[in-house]
Amino acid sequence: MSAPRTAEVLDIDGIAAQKTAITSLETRIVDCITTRRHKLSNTEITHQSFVIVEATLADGTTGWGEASTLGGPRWSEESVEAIKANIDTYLAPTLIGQPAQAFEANALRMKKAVSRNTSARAAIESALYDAAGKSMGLPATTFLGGPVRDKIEVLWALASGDADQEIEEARTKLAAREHRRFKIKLGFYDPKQDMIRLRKIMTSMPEGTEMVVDINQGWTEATFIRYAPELADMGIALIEQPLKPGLLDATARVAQRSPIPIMTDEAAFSTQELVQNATAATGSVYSLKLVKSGGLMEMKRAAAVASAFGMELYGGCLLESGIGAAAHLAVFATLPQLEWGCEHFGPRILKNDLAKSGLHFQDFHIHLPAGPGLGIEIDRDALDDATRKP
Ligand code: MUC
Ligand code: MG
Repeated sequence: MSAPRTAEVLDIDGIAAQKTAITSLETRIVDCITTRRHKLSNTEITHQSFVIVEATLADGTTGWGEASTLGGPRWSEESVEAIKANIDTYLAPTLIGQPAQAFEANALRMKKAVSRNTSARAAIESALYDAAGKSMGLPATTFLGGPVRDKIEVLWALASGDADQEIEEARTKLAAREHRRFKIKLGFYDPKQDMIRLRKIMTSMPEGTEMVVDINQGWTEATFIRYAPELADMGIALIEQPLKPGLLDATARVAQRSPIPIMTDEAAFSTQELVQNATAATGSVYSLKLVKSGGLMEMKRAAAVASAFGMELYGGCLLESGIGAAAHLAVFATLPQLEWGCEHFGPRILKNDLAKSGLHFQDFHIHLPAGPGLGIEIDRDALDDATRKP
């Protein structure tokens, strides 16, 4: 089937399609304060900015989606201002009148209207899965093949840059039985200083604590060669995105000599980039994120591609609120493999999450929300408070 033309409404199943016709896609920019400063090699934040999409269907059902950014157009090229403008001007008009559950056709329409804009497209798609599910009384996972797990081990990211604070934070998480695996951000200090910080943390953690390091492109091949043995000596489990995206040969050399598996993050947004990385053998684990894949279905396809290349899977995040986390979990719950669990700690790093019920963290796991759509209830007060005023 070729992609439907913009003006024609897809008649997929008569009455049901009329009830779920998209009548509006409203957007707002929100700025949510974080509980502490979060530092990466190339940016740092004290608040998280999202674009929230509210989809309304002909039967009155509403659904929610979220586009996450980190430090403006830094982690990825989309800013909240651009996301909102591109949804309002180019994406929403192509979808009005279409059935929300025409997921594949709607994704094609969006791809035709914009190039890349992955966060924007993913936010709309999340809202449509939520709305269609609520309208039909089905969880979003049903549209994705149904769940094979209802909880996922969830790690916590340490990223204040102050070892004593990070040790204290990790201990609090362990004591609350919320997180027992951690990720630490490296690359914003001199590597020598980072090694001192990391060793201090590792020696304060219980024996066998699993630690991922995320370098966010901050190292060169030479720095990696020099410091990887120290990381191995400290028992680091996984090294995320050590070099800049595009350095396929250098990253492949690093991966080949590394005693610790390498995880591909920013280097592979599209499935094509994933294939290029997998073919070049730049890493053996792939971090799945809606901001990279541009939609729920596409992220599930990325998982299949990575698995086909023999890569293991990690449920990545971009510090989403409960809205974005629930959309990720809907996909993660349906994956045949998810070897490394997930990192959806975002709802807990926001002072006020945007979802007031649905997600819960217990015994080191995040639990798949139950109920139709994404299974969460929006905290409208928190949403209104965080909405950016013109
Ligand atoms: C990233 O690069 O993984 C996700 C968790 C975190 O601490 O930073 C983000 C982005
Ligand atoms: Mg990363």
